[in-house]
Amino acid sequence: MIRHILAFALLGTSAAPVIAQTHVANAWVRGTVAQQKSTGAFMQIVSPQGGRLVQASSPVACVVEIHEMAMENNVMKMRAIPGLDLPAGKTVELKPGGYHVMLMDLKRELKDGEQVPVTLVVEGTDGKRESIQVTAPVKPLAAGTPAKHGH
Ligand SMILES: [Cu+2]
Repeated sequence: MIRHILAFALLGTSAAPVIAQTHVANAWVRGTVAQQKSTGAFMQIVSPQGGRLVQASSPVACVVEIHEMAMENNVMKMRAIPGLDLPAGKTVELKPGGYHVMLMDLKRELKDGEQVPVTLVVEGTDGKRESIQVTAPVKPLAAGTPAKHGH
């Protein structure tokens, strides 16, 4: 949070009026089985001007949160965060065992090879919000590192 405020202070008055879209690469969603109610979406995000991922949504999930992994009593747990800082020009990686977009209260099973639409909302250092449409293919349940959930 402090870093975000600092970045805002430094860039707030000098930001050039250039439209620089946030890029998302290598997005994917971990597949689910019939009764599973939540899964993770993973991707790499680059915000050329810097910003903050503040919101995510998907038609396949009733609730979508931004999660981080954190140590709690020596146990790694997931927890929701209000936003994820995107330092200017740096690749922020959402991956199993780290930050991720949590698709919760799933409306249906997500099968291998399916395409899942995910909308990300990124707030720029100028406070303006942009929506980014991402299409994330579903990869098998076993892809990446399995992680325990803290909810
Ligand atoms: Cu999570």
